Amino acid sequence: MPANLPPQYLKAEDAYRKSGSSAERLERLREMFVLLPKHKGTEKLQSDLKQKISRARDEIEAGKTGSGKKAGVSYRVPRDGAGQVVLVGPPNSGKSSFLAALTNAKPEIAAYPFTTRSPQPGMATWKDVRFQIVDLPPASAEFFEPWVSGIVRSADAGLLVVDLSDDDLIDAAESAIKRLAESRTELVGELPCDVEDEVVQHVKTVMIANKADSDGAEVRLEMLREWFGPRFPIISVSSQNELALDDAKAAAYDLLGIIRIYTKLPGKPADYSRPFTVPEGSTVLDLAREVHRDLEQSLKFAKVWGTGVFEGQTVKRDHELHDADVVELHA
Ligand SMILES: Nc1nc2c(ncn2[C@@H]2O[C@H](COP(=O)(O)OP(=O)(O)OP(=O)(O)O)[C@@H](O)[C@H]2O)c(=O)[nH]1
Ligand SMILES: [Mg+2]
Repeated sequence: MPANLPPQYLKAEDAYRKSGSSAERLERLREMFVLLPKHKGTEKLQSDLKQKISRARDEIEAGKTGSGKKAGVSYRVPRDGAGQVVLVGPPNSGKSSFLAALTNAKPEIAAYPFTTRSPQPGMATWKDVRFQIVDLPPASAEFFEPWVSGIVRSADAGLLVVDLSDDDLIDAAESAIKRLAESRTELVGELPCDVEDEVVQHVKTVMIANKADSDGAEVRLEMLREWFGPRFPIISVSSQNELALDDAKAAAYDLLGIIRIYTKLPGKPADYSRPFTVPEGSTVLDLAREVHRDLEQSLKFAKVWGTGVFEGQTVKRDHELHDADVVELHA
């Protein structure tokens, strides 16, 4: 045990030893985690505490269900908007704070690990597109909810949120990546061209280095870039101080690989209030399908204003569209 633990921590530990109910024990463990100095010398203790907090929470939840054992839970998050981006990462890295900073959601945020227990969606807006960000419970060596990988696998993209105030951030990030890989969910900076193993689901991911405002964050960011730079794009942000959040939102949007198309009726101005979104590389026909199912059959041609065409050029159904094109569909 490290000798330099502060007296408040030792007091909380004493109270933990004397506590009776599971709820009280959990309360004391959280207190201990908050009071514990976070550095290399306390890594083992931090890990022990995480494990105990996780177990104490499970115990309380099992008590609630009355089964004496944790009920098997599973979640589905209905998609909303132009795409779904999931937040993954080690406990306490600030995933929920990041969600709260980028979206309308109000998730639970706390200074101890294992706060988030179920998926929490929120809607973000970038350019004029709304897309969904989903906060998830953490992935760590001590703890991982098996259903989390199911949600990550079916998402369009991922943000791996890591903690620039944590000396152990590289191992913590590797553990999160490993936990997902164990359930054949591979976080990657770039999607592979050839997929050899179809069982493995690759999820295109950007690393979000959160808590850029904390002491020593710059040095840790350097280490992080050295270690993960070749594998992931890395964006340093502070959810708390609202630093570089637009860069993060832009990166999340770019991960979706979509383009915006504005439609118009003949003789009328384009509707710039709400674009349709289609995957990059989509054609006029793909857009028509998005606008109305019947149009797939009846579409004859389109007129396009935008990239690679002259104003209002008539194009065929297989014409490839570009971001911010204006399209008039003719059936
Ligand atoms: N200094 C600083 N603290 C932050 C920042 N973002 C979050 N925090 C703090 O970090 C702690 C954990 O934040 P959460 O958002 O609950 O972290 P989480 O990753 O959702 O945690 P789990 O749900 O337990 O996995 C809280 O005390 C936050 O206030 C930040 O940008 N800077
Ligand atoms: Mg959380």
